[in-house]
Amino acid sequence: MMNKRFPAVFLFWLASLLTLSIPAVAAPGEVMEAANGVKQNGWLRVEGTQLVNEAGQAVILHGMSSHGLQWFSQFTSENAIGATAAYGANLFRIAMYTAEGGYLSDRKGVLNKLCLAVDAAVSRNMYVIIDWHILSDGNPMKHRKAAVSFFRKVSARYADCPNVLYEICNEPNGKGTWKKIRSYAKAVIPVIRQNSPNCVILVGTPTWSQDVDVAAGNPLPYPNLMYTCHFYAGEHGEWLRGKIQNALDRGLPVFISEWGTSRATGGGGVYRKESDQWISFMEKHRLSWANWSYCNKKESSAALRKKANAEDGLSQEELTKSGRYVFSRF
Ligand code: IDC
Repeated sequence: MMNKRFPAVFLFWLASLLTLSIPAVAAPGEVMEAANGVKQNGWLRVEGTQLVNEAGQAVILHGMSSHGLQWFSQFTSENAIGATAAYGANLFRIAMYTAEGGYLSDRKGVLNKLCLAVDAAVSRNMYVIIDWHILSDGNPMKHRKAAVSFFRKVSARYADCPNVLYEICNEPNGKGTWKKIRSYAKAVIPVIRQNSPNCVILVGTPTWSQDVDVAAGNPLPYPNLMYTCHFYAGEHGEWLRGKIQNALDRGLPVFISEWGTSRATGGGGVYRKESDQWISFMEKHRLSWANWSYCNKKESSAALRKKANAEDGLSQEELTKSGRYVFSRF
């Protein structure tokens, strides 16, 4: 007959196994930085479809995307970003919304938040994406002038900083066709490259950054570019992986700069099985990724629970279902 104490013993054993395999919360005063970050890899570049380090070895970046900087900048401090590094992340994406109370309605204030966040990621040895987060403003040409002046400023500030990657338009949609994105990119990329000639630049693709196959038909004439594809496991599946496969087969470098374990609304799920399929696909193709999102909003894509305090590291209890899933896969 089974020992009555079996479940308790079993649970204890399981708990100790978990605490061994999951990185611990930071000890007081301990500084958490990426173990496989910028000090180890230096300037990145793109070779064929692969992101590589200064020594020419393949590099894969994994980490979280912030939610809108205008709403959740409390999770972009040094300690908060460091808490993701403690779990193995070497990338942090800063989603700087243009609309919805973002950059365009408070340029000075939001730019200041952005720079603090970039500096925080740099201090933790992480790669960091500066994301011009268009969304409701679906055509990037709509705010081209503002984008050019923004990227001129930030690329001057971070010209010599190997940590920074630039994502020039989050998710073109509506009138944001590939033709429009190309004209926009041709206005923005040379401005960035003038200050930082060797940086990696990520370019959004039509239909909320899904049509990488369309971009593959007519890529931009610059080196060190990657093209973004975004997915939400609750509704994007095999057909979207097919588009990525098609693009890669035609030599287009792809970067998953945003994905969620939820539906595309940011809610619903967590879709573990579907996320597993995506993770194995991304591993197979050595794709880099950032997960949406590092915040404690009440929606299932959020990685943090309401009470989470990322300033002193993050315990499993402070992570949501999605957070626990994603943090174990950095
Ligand atoms: C969502 C947020 C949600 C917010 C909404 C509008 O999760 O809290 O109310 O934006 O600002 C994207 C976008 C990303 C979306 C996310 C989920 O890049 O901004 O965030 N999503 O809807 N593309 C596909 C999904």
